[in-house]
Amino acid sequence: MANETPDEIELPSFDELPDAEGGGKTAWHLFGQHDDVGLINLQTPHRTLAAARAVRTGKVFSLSPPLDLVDPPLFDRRRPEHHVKRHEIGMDDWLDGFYLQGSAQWDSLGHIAFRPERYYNGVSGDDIVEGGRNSVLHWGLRGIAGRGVVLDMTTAHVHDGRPYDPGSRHGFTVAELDRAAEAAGVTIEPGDVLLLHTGWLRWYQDQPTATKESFASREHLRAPGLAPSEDMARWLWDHHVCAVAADNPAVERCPVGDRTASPYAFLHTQLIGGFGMALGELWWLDDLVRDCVDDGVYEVLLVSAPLPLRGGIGSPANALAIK
Ligand code: UVW
Repeated sequence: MANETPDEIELPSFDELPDAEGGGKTAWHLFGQHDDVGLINLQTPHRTLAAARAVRTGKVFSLSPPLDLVDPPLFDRRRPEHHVKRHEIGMDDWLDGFYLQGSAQWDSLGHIAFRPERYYNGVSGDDIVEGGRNSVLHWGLRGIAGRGVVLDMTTAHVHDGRPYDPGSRHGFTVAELDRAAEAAGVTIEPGDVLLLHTGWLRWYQDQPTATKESFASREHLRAPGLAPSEDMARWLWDHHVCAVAADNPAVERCPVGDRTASPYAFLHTQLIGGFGMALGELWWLDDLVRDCVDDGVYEVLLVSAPLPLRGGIGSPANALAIK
């Protein structure tokens, strides 16, 4: 980016983005060769100020469930151990084995590569882990604050009256996303964070221990989420959202597709590695959605303070929605 601000950048359409060798699209260097923030750049002061005007009631919703809600942890992660050290005048504490993506979290732009050893903007794994490129450090130092738009994917209207099961592997189509936006009465704007309510986390909370234990293995984990397709990648890019955060394990449906089968079969590859889009997972959206249903307002000021951890691949989201 020469002298332009992200407000002034003319954002190319999906079809105008360069075709990558081997399939998929890259939006690399749109914000400069040295950019580590990706589409979060679209949260400009101008847009954040506009988002702040969405605050009308002062209600604050924490989008973080208790750290141990998902237990046992998913995707081969471990349970954190909490230790407390008592001393003469009080106590200190620390966590061992704390997986930064174990609860409501952001996937950084260093989480999934576009091609082996080629992450967003073409950087390598060493550039991320040792050099800090693309890591949560950059979001942590910058902060995330802008407009959040709530899409409630659990309502009958979204599914044209067909039954919807939050414990299924339902893949949401772009038509369903459009219907959810229509039902919410919102127009999605550049720089928005989509808050995708699938109902999975609430459903998971009520499952028997045996089901939760079976979900610890990737093959048995089932969850609804975005259907992986080129149409979906096009829809997300052409709306110029900066992030998608969901109350499910992977934003897209689980089990996820095989990235060797097609460039869009595992959406993470295109969204994180190709576009530089932030993905948030395991967010608690139920209380917020209940309020949206009550007052009919589906836009919020969304603020999040990721950990400023150099080389961090993921981070607790510490996200708040303010209405
Ligand atoms: C996958 O990569 C499937 O999920 P996550 O982003 O939680 O690691």
